[in-house]
Amino acid sequence: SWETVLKEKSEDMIHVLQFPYNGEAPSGRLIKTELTNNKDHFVRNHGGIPDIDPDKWTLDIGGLVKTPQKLTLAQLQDGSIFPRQSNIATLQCSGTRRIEQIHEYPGDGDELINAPWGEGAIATARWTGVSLKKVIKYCGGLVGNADNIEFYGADTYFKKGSVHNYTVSVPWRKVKAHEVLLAWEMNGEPLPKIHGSPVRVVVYGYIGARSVKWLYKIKAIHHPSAAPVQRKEYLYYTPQIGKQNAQYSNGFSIQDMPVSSAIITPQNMGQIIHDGKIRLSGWAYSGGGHWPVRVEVSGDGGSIWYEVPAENMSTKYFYAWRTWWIDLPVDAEGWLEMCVRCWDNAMNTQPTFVRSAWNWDLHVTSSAHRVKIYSIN
Ligand code: MTE
Ligand code: MO
Repeated sequence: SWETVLKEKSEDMIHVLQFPYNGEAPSGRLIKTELTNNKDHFVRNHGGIPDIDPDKWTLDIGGLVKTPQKLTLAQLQDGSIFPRQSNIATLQCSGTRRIEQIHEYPGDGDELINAPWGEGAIATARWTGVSLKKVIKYCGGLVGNADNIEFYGADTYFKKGSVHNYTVSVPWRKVKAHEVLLAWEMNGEPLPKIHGSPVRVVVYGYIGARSVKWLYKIKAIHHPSAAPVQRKEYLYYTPQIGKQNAQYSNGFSIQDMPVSSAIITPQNMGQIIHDGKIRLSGWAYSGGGHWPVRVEVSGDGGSIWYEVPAENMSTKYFYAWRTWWIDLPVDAEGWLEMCVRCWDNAMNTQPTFVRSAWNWDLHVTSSAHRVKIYSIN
């Protein structure tokens, strides 16, 4: 699988973990384009990278559907049965910017699962495939109390001594809203192996963990999946939960991603020689069907905020990030703290400090992002 990494990823990827392979693009390149190059798209794996022959691949759809089906790739891609859907959507791992929480307090420490991500466990692509709702309809619809849809990935991983297929679920209402895509194309190219070839799930606005790669089975079920990834991972704990009292049942299962943002340039701890203006740039994103409407930056740790001019923000899509830049007026010299916060269309904004939202499993670091720079004016 290391061969796949070398073939499908940029040479200078930051290898956050080598096995299971997890990598993010060097941050300088992350926001160069609105859509991320496939080679620069972050990779988040729990196990190996399966090698699936697309000609032999089938998709099982069963559980609480009227007529269970087994589809080949050719059938799924037959436009006369399943109309194609194409959407620009951001995929964000709930571990994005985890390193900031680790610096605050390391938490769970299950580092095999909790990779120490920087600002790059997020990327945007145009995904093409079929809306899962159409596929369920092809099966005659749901029967009984089918409130959740479960996805099975062909990869396996080890957790606390046992081996599991990667399995999670999403609520039916998300599928019903046409916000769940079975995708075989990424930015106009066949899905790369490392991103789930031949077919993966893409759930718009949810944490990346629900977008199952190497999909081979779909099951309509009543309760959310009982699989360990669903029940024991991607849980959000209150700040009172820690080593002494952490229990899976106390965690809240994360689905929608909150509003967040990051400064990509300048990088932390750099020295900047300027004439009264420092150029900042970065990304801003909101999940759950929301989108960024306002980005604000500060050059003094968050006392005075400047709004990023609307024309310096990239295109607004319903399910994607917006990149932004601003020339921030700066008179002060010496060490300064630059920060950014975003407001979404529901008027949500970000917690002020990392510790405002620190949590035991170190998920969803969405506080105002801060970088220190040395200013010479
Ligand atoms: N699907 C499978 N089968 N196995 C995995 O380990 N990781 C999930 C999700 N789907 C995972 C998976 C997580 S946590 C994330 S953030 C996204 O895939 C990352 O997708 P990417 O590697 O294409 O960027
Ligand atoms: Mo993730």
